[in-house]
Amino acid sequence: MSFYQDAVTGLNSQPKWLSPKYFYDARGSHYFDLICKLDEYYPYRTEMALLPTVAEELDQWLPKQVVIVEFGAGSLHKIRPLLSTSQAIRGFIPIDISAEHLHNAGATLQQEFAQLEVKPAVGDFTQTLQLPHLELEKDNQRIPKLGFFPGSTLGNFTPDEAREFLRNARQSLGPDSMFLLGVDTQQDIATIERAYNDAKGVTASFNKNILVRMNRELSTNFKLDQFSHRAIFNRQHSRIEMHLVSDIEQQVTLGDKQIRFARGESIHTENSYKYTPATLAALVESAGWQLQHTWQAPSAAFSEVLLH
Ligand code: AVI
Repeated sequence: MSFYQDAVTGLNSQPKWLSPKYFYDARGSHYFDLICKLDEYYPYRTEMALLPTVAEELDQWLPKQVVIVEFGAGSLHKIRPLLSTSQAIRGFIPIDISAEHLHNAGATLQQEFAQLEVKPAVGDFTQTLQLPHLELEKDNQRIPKLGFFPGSTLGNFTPDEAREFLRNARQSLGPDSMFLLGVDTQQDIATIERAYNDAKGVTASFNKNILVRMNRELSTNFKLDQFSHRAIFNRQHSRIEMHLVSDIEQQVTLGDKQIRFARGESIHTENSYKYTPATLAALVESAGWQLQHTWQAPSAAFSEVLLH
C-alpha cells in the first residue's frame, strides 16, 4: 500500500490512525537520533550500556561460527560492540528496505572490520526473505544464523504483528538459528510517560513530522499549530500510545476529500508495547522460539534476550 492509500484508510477510520513507519523520512530519522540523546529517553542509553556485557558473554551460547543478520539495519551503533568482541561472528547481513542507507552502512562496517564478510540484503524485513549466500559458505558449508533486532522496535508492532515477524524471521534464518532481541521492560509508568513527553519537545516534533510529511508528499493542508502531541500509557494493553490531537473543530484536505476533525479528536500514530519477562516469554514461544538466556539492565528497564 502507498502512503496515500494508507493515509486515506487511516484518516477515514474511527478512531483515526496513521502507521508509525511513516515517521522515518530523513527529518524523522534525525528527530529519532535526537530522541536517543535525551535524558528522559531511557531505552536507548539503557540498551547501549547493556550491550558490552552481552557481547562479552554471547560466545558461550553460540556455535563456533555464526552469521549475524540484523533486521532493519539502523545506525549500526548496536552491532559494533558485538562485532568487536565476539569471536564467533564471521559474517554480517544487514537487511533494510532502503538500498542507499544499507550500502553506505555496509561499506562503513566492511572498512572497520576487514575480517568480517558483510553482505547487505535489500528487502522488507517483516516478511520472509531469501538471505544472500556468503563466500564463507562456499563449500556448501552452511553457517548458522543469529538474528539481531535491537532497540525495542518489536514494541512498535501489535502482539499479532510481533508474533508474525518472529515467525517469519525464524523461517528466513533457517535451521539451528538463534535470535538476539532487545526489548523495553520498563514497568514504571511515570518514567515511561516522561520518555515520550520530553521537556524539549523533541518527541512532539517527531510525532508532528508525520503531518509535515503528509503536507509535502500528499498535499494535505494540516496546520501544525492546531494539533498537539499527546503520549499516554494504556494499562490495559501495557503500551505507551502517541496521538496527535486536534485543538479545534476543523477540516483537512486529502486528495479530493475533506477529513473532519472534532475538537479533541485524535490521530493515533504509534504504540510502544512494554513487556514483562512473562509476557515476552509467552510471545516468543507462540512464535516457535525458546528463551535461552536473558541479560537484564540493573534498572530492569531493558532486556536483551537470546532465543533459539
Ligand atoms: C523506534 N521505537 C522503538 C521508538 C519507541 O520508543 O517506540 C520510537 C519512538 N517513539 C517515540 N519516541 C521514540
